[in-house]
Amino acid sequence: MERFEAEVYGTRLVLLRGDITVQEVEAIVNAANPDLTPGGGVSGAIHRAGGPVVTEAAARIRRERSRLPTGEAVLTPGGKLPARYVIHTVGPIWRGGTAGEAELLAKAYRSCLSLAAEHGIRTLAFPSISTGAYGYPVAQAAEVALKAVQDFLKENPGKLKEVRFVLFSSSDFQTYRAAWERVKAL
Ligand code: AR6
Repeated sequence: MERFEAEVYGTRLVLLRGDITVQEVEAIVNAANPDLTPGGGVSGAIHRAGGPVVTEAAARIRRERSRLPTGEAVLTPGGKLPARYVIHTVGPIWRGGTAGEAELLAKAYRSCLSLAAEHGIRTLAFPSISTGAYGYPVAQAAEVALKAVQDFLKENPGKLKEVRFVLFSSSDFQTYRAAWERVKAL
């Protein structure tokens, strides 16, 4: 079965293969672009499933402030999604690994977790940020992602009930599963 669970500092960590747009959690995370336009990939899917409420709220934020810097996060309603909120973050574009990509990717995960906690959100689902159009190698991204979550949960025990990673392919699920074995031993 393509689902895995672990208990991490009082929070349930779940890895599963699936579609993030159908997850019944309080908030799902979008791998957005700095203009917060729908785009393709998981972002296109989230805007389509959430409908105009999501796209218009994102456009309003874009008009009211400048482009969203890499690593930062903002919150919109979830529109027609089962999730009440969407947290939009921008991951780094992979440039070979020496342009601060790992730190920026960790920052994107941290920003989402902090924003969720600030809004009293207790269940949160992430996609694999940056590993599609932005080209971040999945095994490396998985380790950064899981380490960022582990660090946050260690510093904020009990703040969140569940953090879920929703991986779109079987191979990505296996990669995250293997990465967790390395990260939990750190
Ligand atoms: N559920 C879960 N994961 C999905 C879904 C889905 N429904 N659809 C795709 N994925 P990407 P990025 C996976 O490219 O690399 C957009 O155009 C996908 O298989 O969506 O951060 C934005 O506008 C991959 O594993 O995000 C930006 O311009 C992962 O989601 C740019 O792409 C991320 O792939 C962001 O690129």
